[in-house]
Amino acid sequence: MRRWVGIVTVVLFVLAGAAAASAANYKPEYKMSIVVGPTTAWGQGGQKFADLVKERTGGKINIKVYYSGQLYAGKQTNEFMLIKQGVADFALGSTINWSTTVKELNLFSLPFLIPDYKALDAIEDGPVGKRIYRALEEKGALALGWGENGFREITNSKRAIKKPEDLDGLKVRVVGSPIFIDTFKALGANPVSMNWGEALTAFQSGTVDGQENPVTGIIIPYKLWTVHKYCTFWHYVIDPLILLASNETWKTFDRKDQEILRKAALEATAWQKAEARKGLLDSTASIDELRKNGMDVTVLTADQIKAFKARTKPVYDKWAKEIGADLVKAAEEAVARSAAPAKKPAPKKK
Ligand code: X2X
Repeated sequence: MRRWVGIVTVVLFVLAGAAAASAANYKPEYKMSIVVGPTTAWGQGGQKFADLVKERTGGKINIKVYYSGQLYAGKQTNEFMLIKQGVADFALGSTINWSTTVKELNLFSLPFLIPDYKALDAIEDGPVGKRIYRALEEKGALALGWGENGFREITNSKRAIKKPEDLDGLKVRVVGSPIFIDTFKALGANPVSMNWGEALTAFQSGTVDGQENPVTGIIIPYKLWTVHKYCTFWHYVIDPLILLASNETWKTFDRKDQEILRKAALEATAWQKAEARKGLLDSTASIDELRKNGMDVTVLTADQIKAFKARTKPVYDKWAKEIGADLVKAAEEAVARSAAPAKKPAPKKK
C-alpha cells in the first residue's frame, strides 16, 4: 500500500510539473498586427479571433490586437517580416503588404484577373489557394483562413474616371508594392507609394489626388468622401486578407490549443469576409451610401473595362512570369471554370 501511495505521488508530481512547464511556455500576451483601425470589419475580424481564442482557452492564450500598424517601424510592406521573426505572433493582413516577401501573393494584384466573388472563391478554396498557403509556410507563417478587404476601386478629388486617359498625370497613392507602381504607370498616372497612415494626411493636404481601396473595407469606414468627390468601380484587383500565425509561435502551442486556434480563425475570417461583402454582393447599399455622402460614383460597364485591361496587359504579362507561369495558369483556369454555366443534372432514367 505504502509503495502504491509513493508511486501515485510521484506520477502526480510529474504530471503537475509538465502542466506547469507547458503553461510556463505560454506568453502572457500574444501580439496580433493589423494595418488598419478598429472601425473596419478587418480590424473587428482580428478582435473577434482574439475574443474567441481567449474564451475557448479559458484566458490561457491572450491575444492583443495592435491596430493601425503599431508593430512595424517603417513600411507596412515589412509586416510579413514581423511574423517571420515572431515579433508579431499573428496578423490578419492584406496579401498586397506581404507580396514583396512572398511573390506568389502578387497573383491577386494581377490587373483584371479576378472579375467577381465566384472567381475569387474558386481560387481561394481550390488548389491555387493551397499553393499560396504552402508558399507562406515556406516563408515562415501558417495560414489559418481567408478574410477579405475587397475589390479595390479608385477615388480621387479631380474628375470622374471612365477611360484610361482620365488617369493621365493623376497623382495616385498606392501601397509600396512594385506591381502597383507598374500598373498605374501603364495607365498614365503618377503613382506614389506610401503607408496607409501617411496617405490619409496626404489626401487631406491635397498633395496626392487619388487612391485605390475597397468600398466597405476602407472607403466607407474612413469616410473618404471627405477628401475625394469621385469614385469609379472598376474591380481591377481584389485584395484578400489572410489570418497568419508565426511558425515560431505556432510550434509552442499544444495540439488542443492549435485546434482551438484553427477553428476560431476559420470562424472569425468567415464572419469578416461576409461583412466585407455586405451591401456589395446582393444590393447597391454601398453605392447608395457613397452617393448619399456626396460622391459622384461611376460604375464601369464591361466594355469600358476592356480599355483599362488592354492598357495593363504588359504589366500582367511581366508579373505573371515573376509569380510563376503555372500558378497564374492554374488561377486563370479556376476563373474560367467558375464562369462556366453549371452542368445540368443528367435526366433521370425512366
Ligand atoms: O494600404 C492600403 O491601401 C490597405 C489598407 O488597403 C492595405 O493595407 C493594403
